[in-house]
Amino acid sequence: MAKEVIKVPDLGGADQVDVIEISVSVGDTVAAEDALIVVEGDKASMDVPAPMAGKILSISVAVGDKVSEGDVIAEIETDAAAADTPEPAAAPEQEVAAEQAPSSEAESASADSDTPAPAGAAAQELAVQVPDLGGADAVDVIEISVQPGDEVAEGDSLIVVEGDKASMDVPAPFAGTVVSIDVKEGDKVSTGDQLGVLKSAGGAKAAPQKADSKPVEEASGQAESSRIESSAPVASSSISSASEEPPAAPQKDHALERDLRVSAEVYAGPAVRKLARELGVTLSKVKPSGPRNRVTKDDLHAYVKEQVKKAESGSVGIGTTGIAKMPEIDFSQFGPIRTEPMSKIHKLTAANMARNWLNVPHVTQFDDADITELEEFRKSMKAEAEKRGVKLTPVPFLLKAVAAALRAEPSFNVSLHNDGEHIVRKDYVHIGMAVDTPKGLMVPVIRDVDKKGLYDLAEEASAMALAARDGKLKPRDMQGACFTISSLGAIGGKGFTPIVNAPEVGILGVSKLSVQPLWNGKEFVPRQMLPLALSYDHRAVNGGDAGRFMTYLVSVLSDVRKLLL
Ligand code: CAO
Repeated sequence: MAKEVIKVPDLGGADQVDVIEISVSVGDTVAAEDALIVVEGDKASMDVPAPMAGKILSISVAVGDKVSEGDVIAEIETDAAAADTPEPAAAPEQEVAAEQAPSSEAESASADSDTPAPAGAAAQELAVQVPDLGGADAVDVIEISVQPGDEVAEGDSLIVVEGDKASMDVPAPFAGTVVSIDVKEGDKVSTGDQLGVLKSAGGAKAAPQKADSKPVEEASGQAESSRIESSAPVASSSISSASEEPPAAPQKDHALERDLRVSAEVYAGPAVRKLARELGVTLSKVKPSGPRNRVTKDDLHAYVKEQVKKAESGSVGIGTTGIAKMPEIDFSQFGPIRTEPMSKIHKLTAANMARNWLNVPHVTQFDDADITELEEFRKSMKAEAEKRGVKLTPVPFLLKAVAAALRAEPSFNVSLHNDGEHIVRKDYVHIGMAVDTPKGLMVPVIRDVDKKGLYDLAEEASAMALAARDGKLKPRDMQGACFTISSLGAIGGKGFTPIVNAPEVGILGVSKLSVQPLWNGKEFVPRQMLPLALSYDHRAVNGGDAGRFMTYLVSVLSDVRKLLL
């Protein structure tokens, strides 16, 4: 163990910058590069990262302090190996400086490319490339500041990119009209990538005559003459470069304008923006508490906590649906009561049912299958099945028939992709079977039903039902179903509307068979009719598909010889 003092690194000449956020607390363990504090100069804010991993022993600055290069920020306890590293603070200082400041090559390239054209130059469409990012690579595009058709002045922000330690504007290298922006938020870009096309303002002061000039081609490595690097990113004109660039550099003013504009909307440092993206939080919804209405990490955490609390205040399983919570009722006022804890399975089922009921637009289609012949066949095979140690109930026939229907009408063997843009088609047939257990409803899954025989299915179904009732199912036994069968036939009832077990898109509810008079063209004959209810997710399955599925299923159950085909 060794103690190290962490100092403010080279700020590229900036002095007396404000400490606007303390990102760690005493006792925190940090990794190398974790933000310790956030400082802000005239034009931009930047994280000051930990130069090495360790435990924070003390913090010597507070929000509102002004700091300069060399001021002590904190004391850190590192392990011995880290302590041996010579001048541990130097590396991150240089890294920050390198990432913040434009390299000298970038400056010369952008200086070349930025040289204003003589008045009267013709308008020209030029591809704009990501300039030298000072060593940073594959940085995130976090904001598109313009859109096609926009008029921009030289130095206006085109896009904002964000690396590990800073966000920066990429300004227009010359005045003109935006023809296209070829990147989008979330893309990763590196030096030389084309970010868009600008049409130079013909005859305007800032039209770039250097688009096809040698230095730009060389700098970009492109043979095309219509490419041009954007000016160095504006973060390079932030703290570190504020004193390095000519005082009248136009992009500085635009950067300031942009900083002010963005801070009017959301004002937050790179680390906070990164965290917000990781948490999926829209920063503009977070109430800022930092100086100049800055969103801090604490604000983000408070916002997330509040959202979670709101979500949890709904009734069992109900999330962010906006449905009011059920009022609390003291039932003892009506008579004697007992309040018992719900089993874990019961609670999970409640949450899943509520989620599926609220998320899935259900349609339920009904039909009766004439299973007179199926029942005759099943009863004729019962003794033989018993010899083999299996009980041949209608369930294995239902499994087999549903598997055949899923193959014949694959529109049911799908799941909706979470991105809302894709559908996942499955080339396997695993079927879930709802089992009523003393602890609650469980749905074990029988795999590859289409490849198994009736005896195997009967054996597996009863083994699964037994395991469910004995609480012996493993999580994997209940995963991967394409479709579910819920049979209440042994219990009774004429029909019910089952809830789709998402991400599956269909479920078959089976009720108790009964003998019904059926007209055969000459007379009424007694037939054994099995009531079926097919619920489906109407986002994934259309009524036509469901009609075909049900018709096929009924025809197979009515004539099991079809299963042989
Ligand atoms: N109509 C009439 N009788 C039926 C029938 C039907 N649709 N389905 C089964 N039966 C009969 C069986 O043939 C058996 O009779 P025999 O003993 O005379 O042969 C009897 O009912 C009992 O069957 P079972 O329950 O032992 O076996 P199964 O294969 O029919 O069902 C299982 C297995 C696991 C599906 C069932 O036990 C079960 O748990 N069902 C409940 C599912 C449920 O809770 N669904 C609701 C989910 S939403 O809350």
